[in-house]
Amino acid sequence: MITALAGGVGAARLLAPLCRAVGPARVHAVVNTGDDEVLHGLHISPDLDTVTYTLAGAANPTTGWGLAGETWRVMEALERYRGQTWFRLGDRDLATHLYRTQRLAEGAPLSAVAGEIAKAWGIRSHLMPMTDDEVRTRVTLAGGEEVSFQDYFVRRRHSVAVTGLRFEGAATSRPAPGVLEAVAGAERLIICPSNPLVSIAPILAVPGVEEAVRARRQDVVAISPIVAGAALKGPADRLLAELGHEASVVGVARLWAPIAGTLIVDEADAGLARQVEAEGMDCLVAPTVMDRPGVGESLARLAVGDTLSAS
Ligand code: FO1
Repeated sequence: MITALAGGVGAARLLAPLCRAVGPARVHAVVNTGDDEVLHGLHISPDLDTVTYTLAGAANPTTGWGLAGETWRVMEALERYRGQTWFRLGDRDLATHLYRTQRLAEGAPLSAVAGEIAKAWGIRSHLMPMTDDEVRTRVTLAGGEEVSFQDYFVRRRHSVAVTGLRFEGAATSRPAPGVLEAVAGAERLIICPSNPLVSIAPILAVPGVEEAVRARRQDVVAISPIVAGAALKGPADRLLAELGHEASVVGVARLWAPIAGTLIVDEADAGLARQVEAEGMDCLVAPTVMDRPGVGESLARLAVGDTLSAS
């Protein structure tokens, strides 16, 4: 069993080659749901859907989220009413949100629904939300206003300064069924190259998860989402700096050293490997930018290390 802590697009890009490397049935992904949002009365789980669509080979290759070959008739029709169209929901993607919302209204837990959706897409990996409870990432903007994660990320295009983050509901949430078992029973744990503060931190904020990961520290491998001081996608570099961290692999090492034994950094950061090790982590240097064929596979193989030969 290989268990990954996963956000959205960055994680999905690693999970697909990881499944090819070790076999999909061995892969367990604990996915962030702090980004979930209710719009038009529909429960949207962006990170779960991004991972699902990517593993199914159905994700939009340009955006990384949503479906390839999507149409937008519903959004166009909604524009007539000046409805909420800042969060773009494609016609086929909407079916996922309709189905999830109906099943939740029937009383099904989010974890069961995530499993049903993954199965319908032919996915053999085990995708689970971090919790079945409502945990929402809330973002405090410079100026004091607090908004939902998607309001910050999509509506405001993450172009506003942030002074604080909190994970509403986390303190009283419980890990979803299978989460603690997937952490405790994994041969190797991977912290995906997702935003540490808004994609991985909400997972660790669910009571019991961080402790369970820390107990496996020597088997935990993190992959830096920061390369040469910049985020490959999204606002991770700015958020780190705005919230008092260093936007570099050294800053990432400071965040993950208490819970992970190894950090994989990109070749562009080879010169910082010593500093990463000074933070108390082993440092592996490899190509991590998954924009060329084969990089994802070799990165996945490096992350699972000798557990591959055990398969
Ligand atoms: N991201 C955007 O930048 N703009 C969108 O309109 C948008 C719509 C959307 C719809 C469904 C979905 O599952 C994801 C969507 N995302 C969109 C991506 C997503 O909100 C973010 O990438 C994640 O929440 C960050 O991990």
